[in-house]
Amino acid sequence: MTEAAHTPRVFSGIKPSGGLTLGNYLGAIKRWVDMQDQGMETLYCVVDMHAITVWQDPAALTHATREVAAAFIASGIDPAKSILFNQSMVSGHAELGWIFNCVARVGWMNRMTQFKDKAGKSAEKASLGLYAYPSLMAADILLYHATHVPVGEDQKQHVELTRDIAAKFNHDYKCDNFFPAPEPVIEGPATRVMNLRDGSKKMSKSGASDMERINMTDDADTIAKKFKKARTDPDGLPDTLEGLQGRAEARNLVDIYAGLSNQSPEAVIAEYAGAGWGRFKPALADLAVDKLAPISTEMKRLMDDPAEIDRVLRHGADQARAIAEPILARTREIVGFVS
Ligand code: AQP
Repeated sequence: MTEAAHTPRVFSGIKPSGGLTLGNYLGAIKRWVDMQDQGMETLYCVVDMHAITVWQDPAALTHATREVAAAFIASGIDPAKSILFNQSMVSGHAELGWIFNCVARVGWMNRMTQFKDKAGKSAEKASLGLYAYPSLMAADILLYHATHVPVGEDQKQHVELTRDIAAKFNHDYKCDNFFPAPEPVIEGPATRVMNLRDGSKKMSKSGASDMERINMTDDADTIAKKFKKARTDPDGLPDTLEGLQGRAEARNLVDIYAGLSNQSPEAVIAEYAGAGWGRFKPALADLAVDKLAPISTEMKRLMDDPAEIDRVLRHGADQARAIAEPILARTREIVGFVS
């Protein structure tokens, strides 16, 4: 049987596994805000079930969940326009995740680079949840028949796996086009913001040193200090983008500037051609403070009223459940579960 065509729908999420970074902001949240006004239904999720794939102190998880929700709202995600909720409030994620565990193949999971990066040498001691993470992520997206998934470059492989899971489910159960093949939306100059001390690693919430990352809640002095100490090379900014080849740290700072100022990296180079780091780094710090300070001030205000954040999340979860329930009911029927 062939199912009906899918209406465009956006889904994306962020783990409340610590304070958010400039990577999360430029690679995800800022772009989610743009997509909110493009005529598609948008669902944005605090993926707390993904967070516990590595140990989270329960009180810290509760705090981080509210803080991530506050960051979404403070950055411009409007709960009147987008469905904003936390994953664990909609139990369909877990249910569909289990079904997909039975569709996805162990060989597929073994190819996931994020598991290798995160589990490192102690893969035997990693949680089973960390290994199965991409299958739950596929459920997050497909539970809503989402067609577009705005993510940073690091998540591309997981969205591709989601397409494989959708295709295998549709094929095995002979239900052509029941689950859509979602598109990863990876756009803009800052889809992979790198670590400030090592340009070969991405900027992460859980990186070992705080100096590696800009946190969305860092104050102006901290941001200036971190950019000042960011690793660069002795050469200043070149005249053309080609002059940044093989200079990962320098390229990263230019891309961050471009992402924050809504310009292309070429335009940034044109403005700062030949400038030394002594001129560029303070300009970058000023720009970052300009963009982040109003957001972190608003986050603090929102965090003063956690009950209101919880109310917004509960309302979003009700809306999300209303979309998920018929899809889940049909999935159970396709699989052959008696209900
Ligand atoms: N450095 C980055 N550059 C661009 N985009 C990024 N994202 C994360 N880091 C960068 C994007 O943010 C979204 C949510 O990511 P997540 O927090 O759910 O997972 P993550 O990618 O594992 O983030 P972290 O910061 O590295 O978390 P930890 O350290 O806890 O594992 C995704 O769209 C991601 O692409």
